[in-house]
Amino acid sequence: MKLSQNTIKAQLKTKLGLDPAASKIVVVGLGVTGVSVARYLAALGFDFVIADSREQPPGLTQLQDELGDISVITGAFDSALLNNATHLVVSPGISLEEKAIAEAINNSAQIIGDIDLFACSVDTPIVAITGSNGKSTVTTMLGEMAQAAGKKVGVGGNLGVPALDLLDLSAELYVLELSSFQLERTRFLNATAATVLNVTADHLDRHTDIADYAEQKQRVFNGDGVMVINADDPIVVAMQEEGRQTVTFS
Ligand code: UMA
Repeated sequence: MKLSQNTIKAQLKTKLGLDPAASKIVVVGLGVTGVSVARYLAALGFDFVIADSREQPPGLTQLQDELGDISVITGAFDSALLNNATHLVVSPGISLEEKAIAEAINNSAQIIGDIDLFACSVDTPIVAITGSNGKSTVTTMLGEMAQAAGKKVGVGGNLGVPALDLLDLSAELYVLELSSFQLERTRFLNATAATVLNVTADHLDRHTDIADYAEQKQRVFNGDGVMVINADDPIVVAMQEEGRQTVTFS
């Protein structure tokens, strides 16, 4: 179930330090994720500024039609704006090593991803799926299996609908495909069940090496849910945690 606005605000404050009265929020990136974050924050009554390094981000007109007067700054990221922020909600496609973002982090801005906002907004079971290959297939299949079993299911994340746009479905179950970029900035997901399907070298332009890439993927297991482990992949096998309920596949 989607939580009440007051409960969501309380969770955002406790977990992410977001306070409508005090936080200075910059939404960095106005792609599919940025648009969903802006809608979400506006609905909760937060003030925010959007920054996108492109002159004409494609989501802008849609958002202005929907939310009216919003503050958007386009063109090269403005270090002063980012340095002045308490929180940056950064789209997955934007590296945290981007100069202005790295500077703001050094200046104690907190980084938030859309998946943590989502996690603070529902108490519905979530199945989280990541891996280098096959995650869209598994996510889609699991969504269809849940639907065939009569469940009202929200399916999305890195695949299709961004997570925050699934909130209004009032689903009984969410099945989320998550990328290493999304997981890198996620701390509070605690999925009911999660899997890393496999780890092979990928996105090494953004990750230092395969160990760093695997470490970001492993964050899908944060919390105390069921771990679904690929017994044939030694990198995934090494992610197992003692005392956790585990299911393996081979
Ligand atoms: N931007 C900047 N400066 C930059 C780079 C980007 O301002 O230096 C802006 C762009 O102008 C744009 C926005 O940031 O407005 C784009 O953000 P984004 O790249 O995060 O793209 P979104 O449209 O928000 O889409 C993202 C995912 N994209 C990436 O991770 C690159 C989508 O996954 C995902 O479906 C969507 O969020 C909803 O969750 C795509 C993907 O290719 C499909 N993912 C990779 C993969 O599967 O391998 C990880």
